[in-house]
Amino acid sequence: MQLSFWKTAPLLLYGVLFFLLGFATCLIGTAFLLVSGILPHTAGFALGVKIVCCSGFCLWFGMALGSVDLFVLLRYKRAERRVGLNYPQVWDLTVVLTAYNDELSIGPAVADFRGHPRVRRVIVVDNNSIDATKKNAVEAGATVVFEARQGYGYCVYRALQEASAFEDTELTLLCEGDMTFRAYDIDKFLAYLPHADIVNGTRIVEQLRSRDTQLTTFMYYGNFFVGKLLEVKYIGKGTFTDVGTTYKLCRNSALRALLPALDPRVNLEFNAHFLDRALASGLRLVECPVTFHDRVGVSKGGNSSNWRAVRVGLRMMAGIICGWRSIGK
Ligand SMILES: Nc1nc2c(ncn2[C@@H]2O[C@H](COP(=O)(O)OP(=O)(O)OP(=O)(O)O)[C@@H](O)[C@H]2O)c(=O)[nH]1
Ligand SMILES: [Mg+2]
Repeated sequence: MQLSFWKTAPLLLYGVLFFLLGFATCLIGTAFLLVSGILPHTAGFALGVKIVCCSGFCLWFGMALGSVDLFVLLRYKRAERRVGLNYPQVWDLTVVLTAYNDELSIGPAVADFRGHPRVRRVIVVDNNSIDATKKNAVEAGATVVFEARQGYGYCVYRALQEASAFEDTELTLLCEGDMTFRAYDIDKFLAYLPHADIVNGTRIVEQLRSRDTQLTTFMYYGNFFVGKLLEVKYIGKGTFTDVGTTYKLCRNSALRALLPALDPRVNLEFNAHFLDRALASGLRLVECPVTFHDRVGVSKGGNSSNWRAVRVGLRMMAGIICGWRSIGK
């Protein structure tokens, strides 16, 4: 088989999945053995032994797959990587904000971004809002674009399309218009930009998160776990700690290459989908810690409850492991 095949084969991802399967079956098997110790002469002992044997196979197989990736293939997967230093000709940016019934937050969000010296314009993508979102955005100085197809995925996709079409800026800054992210973090993004095609915000740094955000401890670690799953899938290509942040700075050249590979029907899982497809397309992604603040207005996304977050997280994992075709339906 060709070296190019092995360079993209996600053996560590499959290794981790087998290892986790082995761990889970080991717990089940030992539970059977414990119960049969308490209740002798039941069929539980024989079954427990079989399950523990199966779990041992999964653990060893998982470790073997992972080891091949880490100790043999990683050097080839990393081979072409250099620390890039590519400065844009123009450092100004077009900001695009998503909005769905965000009348309370959109005005202050637009004003915040318009106040940053690097921002040339602010566009708001209004996703069928029935409140005063459009009026408040226009009053604050934004250009409003209407997206009729309902959903976070459609809204973000349209936002990226609109902003990357401008010829006078090379950079698109994507954010939500709910005041959870702040314009002063643009300076952090710009510091990383020379090394990347896309700088993705991460909310991993505890000290940069306000106390009462809707990102619960459960969601925080869930995001981290899915980020690590992405990392092992593309081992050698990046460090990922958060797959749920909308806030990101993108080169328009990267977006033009990436947009045809994205499926806007992928809804609340769109950020993980975006990162996965960007990595598959060979784009350079660097994470940048950003501040995260209390939401103004009502949450409608994955952060609205832990159960919803579990569903979104499982769908993200399914997309990363099995592909996004079924998620976009
Ligand atoms: N959920 C959802 N969000 C949409 C939709 N269309 C646009 N959006 C915008 O996408 C962003 C994400 O939704 P949020 O309600 O902020 O959800 P979240 O970011 O997961 O959680 P919090 O910010 O903590 O409330 C917001 O700016 C929404 O206004 C849609 O159909 N569904
Ligand atoms: Mg939000």
